[in-house]
Amino acid sequence: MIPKNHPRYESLMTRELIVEGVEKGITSIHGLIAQGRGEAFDYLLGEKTSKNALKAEKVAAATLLLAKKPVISVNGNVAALVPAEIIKLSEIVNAPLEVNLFHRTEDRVKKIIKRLRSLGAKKMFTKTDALIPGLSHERGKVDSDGIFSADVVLVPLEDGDRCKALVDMGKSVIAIDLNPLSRTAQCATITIVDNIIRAVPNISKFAQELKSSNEEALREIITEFNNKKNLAHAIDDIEAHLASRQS
Ligand code: PTJ
Repeated sequence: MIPKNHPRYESLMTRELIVEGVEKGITSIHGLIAQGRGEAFDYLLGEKTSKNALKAEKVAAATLLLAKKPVISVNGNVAALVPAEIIKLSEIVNAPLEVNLFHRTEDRVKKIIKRLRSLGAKKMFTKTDALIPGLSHERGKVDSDGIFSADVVLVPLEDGDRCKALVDMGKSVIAIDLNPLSRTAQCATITIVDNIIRAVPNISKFAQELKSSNEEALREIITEFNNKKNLAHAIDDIEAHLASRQS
């Protein structure tokens, strides 16, 4: 039991969620490594949402609201860390969820779908009747009505290959990745360099605020955004945080 007054309470609780996810058969054992890597980058970023991340979160909300067929991809880490929050976002922006795993097993897919449904997820794509071109059979399995035909896909904690394959299909890919140097971060259309724990509720908040905006106003938010610049700012944020710790 982690005491609430522990100085690293939130970070340790997040770790507990991932461990619990592995124990329940929802999260891949590799998810522990991914979380550790994410934690290291979060530490370097000061464990807070930067101004630049907030900007990307707002652009992500506008992109999801403008999309004709948005889909949110859920993996084992997402299902462990933010299941209720991702369902809420899915409802606000009308983007059904689709379980799409890197280390795919049918058992884990079923368990994640069951968990999401038990928490109230209604709109989900659950077929696997299509393949993302350029990926191995297991990793490329998707729903023809879901990720395969989506125009915008939100892929939190994705691997670089799949992100690239989705971009190559002509989709707008929104990635959430604490590592601004990862292949996913570099290839996505919009990269949110923030912890998924903070990012998903922030996107939902922006989506609520922007829901009544007209198409032109939403387009303006998107056109002003430059992902390469935003990634460069994320690296500046790490440098600035490290410099502040030296003085
Ligand atoms: O459930 P599966 O089988 O689909 O597997 C999911 C993981 C995440 C294990 C798989 O996709 C994987 O191995 O991912 P990688 O290649 O380790 O990449 C994960 C990326 O997410 C890394 O760049 C991490 O820095 C980042 N990351 C980890 N935890 C968080 C995070 N980004 C945001 N928030 C986090 N909590």
